[in-house]
Amino acid sequence: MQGERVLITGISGFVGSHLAEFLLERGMEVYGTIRWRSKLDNIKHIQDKIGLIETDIKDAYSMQKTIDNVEPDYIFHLAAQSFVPTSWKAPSETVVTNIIGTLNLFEAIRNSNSDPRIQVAGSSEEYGMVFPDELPIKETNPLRPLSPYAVSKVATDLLGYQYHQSYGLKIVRTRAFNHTGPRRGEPFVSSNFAKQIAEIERGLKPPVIHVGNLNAQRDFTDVRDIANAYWLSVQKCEFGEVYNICTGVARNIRSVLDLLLDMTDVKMEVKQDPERMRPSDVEILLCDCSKFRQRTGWEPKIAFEDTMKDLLDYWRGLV
Ligand code: A2R
Repeated sequence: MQGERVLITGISGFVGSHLAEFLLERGMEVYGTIRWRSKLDNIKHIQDKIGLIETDIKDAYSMQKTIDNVEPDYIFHLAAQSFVPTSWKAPSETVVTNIIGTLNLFEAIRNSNSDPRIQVAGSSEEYGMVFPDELPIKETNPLRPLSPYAVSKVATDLLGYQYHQSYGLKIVRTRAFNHTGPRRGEPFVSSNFAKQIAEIERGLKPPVIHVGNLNAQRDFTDVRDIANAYWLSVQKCEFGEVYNICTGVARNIRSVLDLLLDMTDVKMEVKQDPERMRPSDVEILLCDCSKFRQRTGWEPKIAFEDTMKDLLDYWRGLV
């Protein structure tokens, strides 16, 4: 395994940075795509150990050059417009980045001398509307996406299927459910709460936490467990197949907030903010991960309480 080359698209993002750390620890040669304007805060501690290549995935030419130069053994395709609310405001940008960007990657591989194993990051959002009698969600559940982002991820996922079937690309499609941990972007719910708490502790804002829909239930996994899962997916999963990745425990957002509030000594008021409600939201996302677990032996190792503590400490160190 020593010296095998890995390319992570979107290495400067939340998952990309953790995956890069994980792969470096295992002796891999790690390369990653960034854009000229990418913030490098998430990877500055490992920047001298990885190869960074400027590539906009929307640009087929730059994608081709990157694949030809790196000749990767593994690709983790994470680059995306990854935030659901942004996809309501910028649906066209979301669809182009996520769908055309993925197409450019697959075409670049097809036109290269490389034959890498490729993980394509889909999302639990692909399932969208899920009825109570359909829980927990299996890979065979219908896909009823409820946002432009979710639609873009359905297309990404199905392109992965098609490029495997049509051209034999060694693609594994993953659908990770919510994941969180240190470096999670502040618009994401758990990170947003943690940041607000850290700011209030510092006296940077009044002791009021603004929240959206606290009744929604989500299945959270630590990002470091997700990094391990993605690595296992390219080692052990069947090409062309799709795998849910999750913990299998649904927590309502209120309990996530309560857990974080228990970690602070400062008293805070909780205030619901209509701006934070989505035009359409999925009430419960609970996942069945048995297909992935049976295939890979993966188990999440990090307790949710530790994830939240690390996330809050991350923000305490930043604000
Ligand atoms: O926005 P930037 O410049 O910081 O880079 C982001 C990158 N990215 C792109 N890279 C190349 N060409 C593009 N047109 C482009 N648009 C975005 O993707 C960033 O490095 C990465 C996304 O990182 P996050 O937003 O932190 O996403 P996260 O949570 O790491 O999700 C990874 C994957 C995504 O495909 C999600 O849709 C999926 O897992 O859940």
